[in-house]
Amino acid sequence: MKEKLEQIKEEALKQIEASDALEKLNEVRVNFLGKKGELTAVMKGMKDIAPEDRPKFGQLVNETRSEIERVLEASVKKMERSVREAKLKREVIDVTLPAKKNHVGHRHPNTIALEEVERIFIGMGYEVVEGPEVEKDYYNFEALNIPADHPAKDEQDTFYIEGDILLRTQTSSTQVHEMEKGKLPIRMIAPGRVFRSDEVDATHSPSFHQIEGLVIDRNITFADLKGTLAEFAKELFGEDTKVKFRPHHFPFTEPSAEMDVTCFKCGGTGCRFCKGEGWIEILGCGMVHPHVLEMSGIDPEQYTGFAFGVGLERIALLKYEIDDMRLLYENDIRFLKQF
Ligand code: 2U9
Repeated sequence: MKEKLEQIKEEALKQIEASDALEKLNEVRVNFLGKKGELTAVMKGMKDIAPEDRPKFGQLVNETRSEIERVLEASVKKMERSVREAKLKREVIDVTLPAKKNHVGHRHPNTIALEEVERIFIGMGYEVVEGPEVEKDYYNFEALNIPADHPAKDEQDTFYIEGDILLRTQTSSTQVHEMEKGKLPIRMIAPGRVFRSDEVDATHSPSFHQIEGLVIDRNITFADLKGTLAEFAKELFGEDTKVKFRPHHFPFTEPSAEMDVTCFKCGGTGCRFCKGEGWIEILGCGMVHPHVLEMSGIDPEQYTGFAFGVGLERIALLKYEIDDMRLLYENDIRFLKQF
C-alpha cells in the first residue's frame, strides 16, 4: 500500500511538473484529489486493511494528499504569477509616445461675429430677442410702413408659403411683436435668419442673417442713436474708429441714415480694402417712424425710438477679411479652420 501511495505521489508530482497551463493543473487536482480521484479510490480500500493498521494507513494517505496539495498550490501560484507577468508585458504602455490628436471643432465665423455683437449690446443693457422665420405679411411689411403697393415690397420680393404667410425678409417683425406686448421701455436686439429672392453672388444670398436693434423710451433722440452706434463701432472695430452718417431712406424710420466707419485697415487714409474711400458702410439706422409706433399701439407723442439693422455676414466678411460670402455657407473645413 505504501508503495502504491508513493507511486501515486510521484505520478502526481510528475504531472504537475509537466503542466504548462492552469487548466492542466486543475485536471491534476481532479484526477488525484477529486471525489473520483486516485487518492479517494485508495481511501475506499481502507476496509480491506486490518483495523490496527488503519490509523497508520490513514495518516499516510493524508500525508500524501497534503504533499500533493502543497506542490499543486505552489505550482498554481507560480503559474498565475507568470501569466500575469506575460499579460503585463503584452499590455505595456509606452508613456513616451505622442498623445492622440484631439480634434475639437469651433464656432462658425458667423457665430463668432454674432456673439461679439451680442456681447457689445448686452453690455449696454439690451435684451436679445428671437422671433419666427415664418411670418404674416402684416408683421413683415404692413406694420413697418410698407403697404401692399409700396415699391420697397417689390425690392424685397420674398418666398411666400401661402396666402399672407411668408418667410421674413427682415427681423423687424420680431420688434413689432415686442412693441405689441405694450411693455415699455424697449431696449432689444433681434438677430436671425432672413430670406430674399436674391441671386447668389459674392455679396448676396437668398438667405442671410441680420441683427436689428430697437430702443423705445421717453425722450430718445438722434443723439442717443449716434452715441450708441459710435460706441458699438468702437467696440467692434477698435477704439480709434470714427463714424459718419449719410442721409438715407427707409419706410420704417424717419429721419433715416446709413452709417460708415473709418477703414480699420488704413485708419481712413484710403487703401485697397476700402477701395480708396477711407470709409466702409456698415449699417442702416433711423428714428422709428411715428406711424410705425402708432400701428403697434405706442403713442408717438409720449415715446420716441431709434432702430438699426446690420447684416451679420457683412460684419463677418469685414472682420475676418473674407472676400466672398459663399465661403460662409460651403462648410469647407479648410476655410472654417482659419477662424
Ligand atoms: C421697427 C422699426 C424700425 C430697422 C432698421 C435698417 C435700418 C437697415 C439693413 C441693414 C443691412 C438690412 O441686413 S440689411 O440688408 N437694415 O438698414 N434696419 S433701420 O428698423 C426698424 C426695425 C423695427 C419696429
